[in-house]
Amino acid sequence: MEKTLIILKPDAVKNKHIGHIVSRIEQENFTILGIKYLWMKRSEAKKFYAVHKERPFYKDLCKYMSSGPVVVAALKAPGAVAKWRELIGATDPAQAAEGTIRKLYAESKEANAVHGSDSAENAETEIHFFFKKKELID
Ligand code: 3AN
Repeated sequence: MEKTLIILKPDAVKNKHIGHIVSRIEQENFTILGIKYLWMKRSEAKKFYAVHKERPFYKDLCKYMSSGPVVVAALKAPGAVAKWRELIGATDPAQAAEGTIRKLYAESKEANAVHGSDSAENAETEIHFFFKKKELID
């Protein structure tokens, strides 16, 4: 079993896709270990995306991720990291495969509906960024 951290980004919340995406999480047999609705401060977004701080889009990304409420969740499934990334599709929704979450719901490369951890190791760090141990039900 593997864990991953996902975020339903401000565009997904604003466009009322929480229900669609959570429904997809259940259909695809992920176990929800924890789920929260929150609004990140700019400083929190900067800390969360620190791995991207040298990328040209870092500042705008942090501004965007703190522009409205998000839903964060810790999920569990066999191969959860790859399974979620396959389900969400490419970073750019224009490149995302038919039926993927980003193809269905994303607005742009930045406002691309969802985040997913890129490795099991980063998933642990990201899960603990948002959740205390007692907030995770395993
Ligand atoms: P992914 O989320 O598909 O793993 P990353 O890790 O390369 O993509 O990028 C992290 C986030 O940064 C993306 N989810 C997206 O919101 C934003 N991003 C990535 N590339 C660009 C870009 N070229 N322009 C604007 N935002 C971008």
